[in-house]
Amino acid sequence: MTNDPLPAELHALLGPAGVLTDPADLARYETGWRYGKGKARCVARPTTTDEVVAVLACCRRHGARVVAQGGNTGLVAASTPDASGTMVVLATERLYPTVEVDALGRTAQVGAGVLLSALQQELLPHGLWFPIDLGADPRLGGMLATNTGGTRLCRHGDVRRNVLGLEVVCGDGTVIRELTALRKNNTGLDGKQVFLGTSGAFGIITRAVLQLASLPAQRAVALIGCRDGEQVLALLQALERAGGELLSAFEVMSRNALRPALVHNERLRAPFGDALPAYAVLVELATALDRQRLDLDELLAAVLADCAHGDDAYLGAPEAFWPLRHGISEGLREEGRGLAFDLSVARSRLPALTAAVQAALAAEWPFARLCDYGHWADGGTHLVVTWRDADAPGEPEAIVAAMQQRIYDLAVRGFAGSYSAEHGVGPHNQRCYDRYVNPAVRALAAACKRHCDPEGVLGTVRLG
Ligand code: LAC
Ligand code: ZN
Repeated sequence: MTNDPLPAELHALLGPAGVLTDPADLARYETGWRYGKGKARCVARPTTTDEVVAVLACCRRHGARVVAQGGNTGLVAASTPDASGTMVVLATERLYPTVEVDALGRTAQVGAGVLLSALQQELLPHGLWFPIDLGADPRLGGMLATNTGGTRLCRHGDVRRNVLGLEVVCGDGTVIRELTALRKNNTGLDGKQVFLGTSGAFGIITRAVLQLASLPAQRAVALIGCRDGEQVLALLQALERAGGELLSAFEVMSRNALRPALVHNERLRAPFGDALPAYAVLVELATALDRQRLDLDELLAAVLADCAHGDDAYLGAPEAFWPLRHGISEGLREEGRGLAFDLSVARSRLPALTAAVQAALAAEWPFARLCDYGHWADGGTHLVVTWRDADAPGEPEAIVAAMQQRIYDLAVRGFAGSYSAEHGVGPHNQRCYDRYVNPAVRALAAACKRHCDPEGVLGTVRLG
């Protein structure tokens, strides 16, 4: 790379801390958390919007494509460079790592480089939080570009519902600065939505204004064993009737998903005794009211007694039960090969979808095990199919390709569902995008691309 003029120009623009070229330094930007492994030409680390504009201009002059990267915690390979070695990674880690809180307005202006955990920390003294709760700790820019979901979506919605203002640098260098804190602004096209959930295909998010929620003063949590999916749905309906807007999480873990977490992490304990139920459901009620006004543990116990799940329901501290849920991904990583699906359907159809996938696996890939868990209140389910290569006849790549096609077709065409419920779009699911997305929507995306990024400099996903 020593003869490459591009890093030298970036160096002149950004200073020595602004560019990385050493292969040892590049490594951590080249590999995604679950999918995505490529090679970067170099890494640019701008600190301001003007510097992002300058980096993009420089890359356009050199014909170099650019992928933006925040915390690199995404799950669809959208933030890592491709294998060509020609892409520049624009890392947002130094881009405005500051938070400005308006406590009265219940909003915060954040930079793309702010970590979600750092934002929540800053909001604590104000009794506020940004109500998107993830297992990972992304930077805000990437989080917004992905439109993440997480475990509190049933109460607070996704990122799209909680962003008020945005500043973006389009691929052609145009800056769209709409850092408004307005909750009401009914003035035609909501331009920021073009950039939320589109994985950096049209522009790079540099700053945003977020809407905040009251930090709960209490959380009451229970773990409930259910014998099948229909019983899970009955529990959900009963809880929504009795607990109403207090329901803040409804996380479902099948036996096959929960067992690896317990086996591979001896610090985790489930309250069910020897036999895990077919489904364990983590239920959470949350409120900003204090215990003198409303005793949430008491309420949850009463609600569960009414729901006729008294026998297999365990009330516990949030710190006792949430680690089980958060231990699932790690546990499944230890189980050999794992192929993950992030699906959603109308929630009444979750048991039928799960059974249909189970039947397809039993018929065609009997060596594979279905480990399902997810956010059933949102109709979201994560299906992780695990197997040992030694048990599987044939090439892993061919098995993966056939299994993906079958399961995605089932979910999208058979059950009118989504192939990416909350993880967004990226190279990992580009084929699904091309196969399932309405051609008229793709044409609209192509027009956005031509407008925002006519030279095609940005991103790793093709939406048009
Ligand atoms: C989860 C991530 C994988 O829910 O979306 O654990
Ligand atoms: Zn999830």
